Amino acid sequence: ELGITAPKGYDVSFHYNVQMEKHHFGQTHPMKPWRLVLTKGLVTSYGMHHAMKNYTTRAATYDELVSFHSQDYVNFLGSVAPQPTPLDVDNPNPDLRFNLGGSDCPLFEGLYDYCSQSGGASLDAARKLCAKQSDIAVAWGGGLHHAKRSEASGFCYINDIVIAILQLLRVHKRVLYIDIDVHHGDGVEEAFFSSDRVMTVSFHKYDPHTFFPGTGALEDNGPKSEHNPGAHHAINVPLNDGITDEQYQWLFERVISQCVQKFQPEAIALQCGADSLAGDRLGKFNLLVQGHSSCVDFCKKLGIPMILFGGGGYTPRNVARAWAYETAVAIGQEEKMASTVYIPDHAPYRQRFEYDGHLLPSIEQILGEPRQNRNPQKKLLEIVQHVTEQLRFVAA
Ligand code: V1P
Ligand code: CA
Ligand code: ZN
Repeated sequence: ELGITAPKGYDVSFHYNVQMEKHHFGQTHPMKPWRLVLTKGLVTSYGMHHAMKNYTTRAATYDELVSFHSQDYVNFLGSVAPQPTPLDVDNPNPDLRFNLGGSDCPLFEGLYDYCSQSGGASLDAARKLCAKQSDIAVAWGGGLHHAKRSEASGFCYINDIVIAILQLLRVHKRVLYIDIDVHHGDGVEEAFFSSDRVMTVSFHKYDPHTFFPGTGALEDNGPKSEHNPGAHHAINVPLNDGITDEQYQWLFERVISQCVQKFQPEAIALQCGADSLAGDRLGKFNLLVQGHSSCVDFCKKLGIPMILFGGGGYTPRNVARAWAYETAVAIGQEEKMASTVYIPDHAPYRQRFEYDGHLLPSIEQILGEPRQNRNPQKKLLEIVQHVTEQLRFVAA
């Protein structure tokens, strides 16, 4: 432990339930809930739990799930989930209603518990903000941004973020949703498409033909009708492979500072999907923990109450490193973590490997081949200009 004792400055709460860790999507599925075990392990081994309020979260209730989802869908989810066999060889698609049971959203044992645990953690985090008992509430088990009202999508069954934002809206006039997962936050965008009380901003790899989910073009900014209050309240930052820390930070700060200035949010919901890191099994960016976490740091310094959600992230050791570091940013103790895990190149178990006399993994082994950067600065400038123009129509 690092001798971390009292939080300084910000009241931070950590919302977690070990029930989520134990679930399995299946051997070959990229989503590994046990990445939460690694994250929690790093957080506690650094002693960060002493600087936060720690809550064991409960499962969201049926009524809480249907605050966003349709009853038909939640009923169906409850009825199919307990089946013990995810895929029957003779019947690989047992029931594709609501997009359930395919390879992206398989049916596995305990699925309903997994979904309601994720929803419960995010909802508890939101309630803590509403009660003004936390400045930053952390819910790494949440962030499942693709789920629709009556449809599972992209490894997401229940949209815990939408449920949490609906809770925030009971107390906060305006909520800014920011999504740094490598995928487009389509489910959250769609849920608040017609609202001027939620602005959604997603940074993502965009390729309508080859990259999931294929939505989130720069020009998609909400309803086209000016009479719809949600017009101009969806911001999309489409990117190409290989974006670097420097470029991402540059863009993030320019886009988010303008959104905050114009929209004047009373709360921020930040989805911290870690599949935007270099070396991710599904992602295509070149971000290091430094670049990814600088988004958390930037938002923290705005001094607006905030929830940190998890999300994607398919190279588990990198996910744990990022979310543990971002927990340290929330409690303002990142220097302590930097001096041990990070230096010289934020290798995960470097110190321990050295100590035990094992071979050190090289940074190339950790991050994989760096991807060629296909983001010319000119394109990034165009994005900032487009966002500035959109925000002319937004009033707090
Ligand atoms: O590309 C697709 C669908 C399947 N095709 C019909 C198109 N699905 C993606 C889904 C990615 C979901 C990301 C979720 C999140 O944003 C939030 C938690 O991170 C997909 C991919 C891929 N490379 O994009 N599914 C799978 N890979 C997959 C691979 C192996 C087994 C099951 C699914
Ligand atoms: Ca995103
Ligand atoms: Zn993702």
